[in-house]
Amino acid sequence: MPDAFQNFVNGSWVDAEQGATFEKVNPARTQEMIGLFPESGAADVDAAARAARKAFPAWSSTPAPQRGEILRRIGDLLTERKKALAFEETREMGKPFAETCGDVQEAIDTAYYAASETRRLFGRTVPSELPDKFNMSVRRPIGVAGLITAWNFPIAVPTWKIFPALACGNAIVFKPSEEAPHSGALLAQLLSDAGVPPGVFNLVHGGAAAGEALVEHPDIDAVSFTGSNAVGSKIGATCGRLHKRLALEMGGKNAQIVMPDADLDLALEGVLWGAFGTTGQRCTATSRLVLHEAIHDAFVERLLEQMQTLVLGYGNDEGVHVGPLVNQKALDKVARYVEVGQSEGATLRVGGKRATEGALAEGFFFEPTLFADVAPDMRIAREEIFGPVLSVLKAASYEEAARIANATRYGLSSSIYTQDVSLAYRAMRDLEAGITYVNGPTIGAEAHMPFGGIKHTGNGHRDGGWEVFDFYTETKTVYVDYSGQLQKAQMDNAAS
Ligand code: UN1
Repeated sequence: MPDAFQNFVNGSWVDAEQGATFEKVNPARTQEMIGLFPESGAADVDAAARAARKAFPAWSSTPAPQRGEILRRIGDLLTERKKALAFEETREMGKPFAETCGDVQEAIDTAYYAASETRRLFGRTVPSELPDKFNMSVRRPIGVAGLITAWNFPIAVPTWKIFPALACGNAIVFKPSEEAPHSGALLAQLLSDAGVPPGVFNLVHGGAAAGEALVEHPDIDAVSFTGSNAVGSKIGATCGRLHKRLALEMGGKNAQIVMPDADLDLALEGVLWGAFGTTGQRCTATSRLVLHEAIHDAFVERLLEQMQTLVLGYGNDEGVHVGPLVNQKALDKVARYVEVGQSEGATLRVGGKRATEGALAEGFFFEPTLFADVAPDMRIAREEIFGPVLSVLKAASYEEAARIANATRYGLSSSIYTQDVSLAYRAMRDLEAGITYVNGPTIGAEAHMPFGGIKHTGNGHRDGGWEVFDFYTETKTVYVDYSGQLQKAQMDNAAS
């Protein structure tokens, strides 16, 4: 019998009302089942949202530094359980063990950062225009946050949202991706073990039905979502209608530019990691390489050579660089984009098909793939593939390279390799993205820096860093008049 998992509501593990389940398998060994998880519906979301609403008053009135103590314990437990969590994460979503250790590390860093922020959560004091009057702004928690995340960073990305939300005094209903439910369950247990009170954090498994019920629920005051553009747009429409605060983070089509003066060894190492790390399944993955024409041909040859050294396999085995895609749907999508690229006239230089030698046949493996002669208007240069497929474009100048990099509706991450300080500063200004790396690949954001994108990648909010604490709080403006008389504000007293 496979393990059967439950939802975590009001401090207890509970079955979904309807009893429906979905199964999750190891994408590297599809015969290996991770477990059965509840396919939750509106009733389950309702129970979780009500529990959160009930827990909110006590949690929000707990002094913030005391909430910080719990966050610090969460950081300690994550540190203790790092390897065990990473092993299970790799089993469930496929990326190599070293990367899942990194994923947990990002959560650890986020926990300690959020813990320390509970001793700040600054408001402002501001002079009044009237005598004997004191003006200030303070932060108030919003209420209950509904958090919906993707599977590719199944510990780190949820915690980018959960920890700041908790630090600010909010209660939470979290729906992990159907492709990473086990990581979500382990995280819920860990939060409970660290002392998060019952009802403050609730976990509801499931797919679109659970997600929609969560976004619609009247007890959910704010929603933060990381995932696809299509789903983000739907959530945006609902939150607009219901006046809910919403943070969206939805994908990218990130470009690395390499100029002729760059350290080319560094640029090569960078693109190999940026494009094929996490099997290209990061929203920050490098999916376009824009090469200056002076170095184009030689760089492509060296890249093709380096790609041969990438070892595909089960991420919990030693020496594996590239894990599987997450499921059959992803495999089909990537294969379809390879056909699209070929029919558009790009040159398939290597890869382009499912990898099936030996044990790879048991998983959703796809060969690292490189397209050359890609034109900026081709679909493989514009649309997010979310797989190990790199499109190479050629530019005659910095200006053309920047134009190509910007020719997409996404705007998450970007990179330029150059030793020319002036060009580096121009790129920092010109590249239309929430993140720009100079002499680094498009992946690898640090937990204490704002993370998010412009254009169709996001809606103006950021995960991570100091800005996320604005998302999880409302500003309350406070005036204290200690003059003992009615003092009219200047605007109400302006006849003279
Ligand atoms: C994502 O793919 O949703 O910067 C996040 C990076 C990671 C985060 C990726 N730290 O590549």
